[in-house]
Amino acid sequence: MKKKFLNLGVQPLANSFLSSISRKNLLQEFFYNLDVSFNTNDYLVSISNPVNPKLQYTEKYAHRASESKTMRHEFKKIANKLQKKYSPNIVMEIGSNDGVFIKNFSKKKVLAVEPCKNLAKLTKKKFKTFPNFWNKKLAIKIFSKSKKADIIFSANTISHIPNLKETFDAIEFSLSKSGVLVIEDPSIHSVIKNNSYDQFYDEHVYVFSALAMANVVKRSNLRLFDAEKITTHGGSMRFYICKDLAKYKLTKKIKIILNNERKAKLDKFSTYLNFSKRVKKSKKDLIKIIKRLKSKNKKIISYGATYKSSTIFNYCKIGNKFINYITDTTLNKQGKFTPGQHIPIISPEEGMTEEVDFAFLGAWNFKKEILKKEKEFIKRGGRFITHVPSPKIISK
Ligand code: JHZ
Repeated sequence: MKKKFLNLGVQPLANSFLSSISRKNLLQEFFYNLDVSFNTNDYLVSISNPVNPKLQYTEKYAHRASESKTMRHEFKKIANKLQKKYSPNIVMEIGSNDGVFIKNFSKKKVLAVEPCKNLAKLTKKKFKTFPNFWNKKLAIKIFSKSKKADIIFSANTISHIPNLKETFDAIEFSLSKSGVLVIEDPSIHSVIKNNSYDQFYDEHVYVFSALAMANVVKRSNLRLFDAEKITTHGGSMRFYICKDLAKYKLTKKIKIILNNERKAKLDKFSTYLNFSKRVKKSKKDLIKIIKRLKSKNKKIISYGATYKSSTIFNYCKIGNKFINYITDTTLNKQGKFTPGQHIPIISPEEGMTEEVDFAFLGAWNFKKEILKKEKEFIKRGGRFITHVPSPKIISK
């Protein structure tokens, strides 16, 4: 049974950056009620009313996975690891974005699936890209009895697809007998620990635990046999899934992870209710810090026009009155306005000026990379604000 535990208010689509704040654009903005639920049967955490994917993954999709050095490095590392460990003949990626992962394999081996037409167009020049949503129809078009994938990889995408049953059925059909499915997605264990409620937005239909993942893939005759915690995106999990447990035995690591999740009570509704109380407090405390700094005439900006920060700013109703602008390195976000709160986005070169006193870490998941990059800002007294694990000004 699905039980609601969190309401993050009325939210826009996190990707719907506005080119201008004209009356027409404002009238067309799409809003929905962001509720989050826990399923007491399979332990799956999901947003209660997923939005139609056709509204989300359009030719205007803004996120470029290769914008951060951290992600370029991490994707190269895992691609090399998978190549070495499994020597695959065919590697398919579901949700290949700008190709940051799959470009690390030989061009002849790879198949990319990317429904955002602007992104698919970008990678089509480099390797075979299907500009489609992943589903059974596409799987049948690509694969046959004699043609199967040895590795199917999907980072920050499976959590975005409402119909998990069809998704995994199509994967089961496409995977070779000894093939491995590797999935990376933010982990609910990290969300609970970090109070990072901003991992919930329209695209994150699910935030998985290993407990939930094991239950969900089983319905499509797949088995979760290994997993590892990874630091990307503020705490994610890399899941290893196969068809045949005779070939891949359950690892010690997966047994420990499942055990730790049970100890952390990720299978209990009460855990999520307590989390939702902490989220309410986090909202209050963040607003308090921002208002206090503003009353002292401090100039506050935000760093990284993330989808996550769309949830924060709209839930806390922090708009242009408090945050002068947001800096972001992504060219197609610059010159636009954030969904819902309409905060202008500019380049870091233009925005990281002497007058900035505080920068809210919208991209807190890249804190290390950003703090290293912005040494000058810190040296002259500039400070970052974060909301994880609780709202505070980072001293250095
Ligand atoms: P980042 C997106 O979420 C959307 P977002 C998506 N739904 C998802 O699941 C995750 O990614 C994986 C900028 N930046 O990766 C670049 C700087 O400006 O945290 C990006 O716009 N300067 C697919 O948006 C943003 O911040 C920097 O130095 O929450 C980071 O976005 C760095 C490091 C980043 O994902």
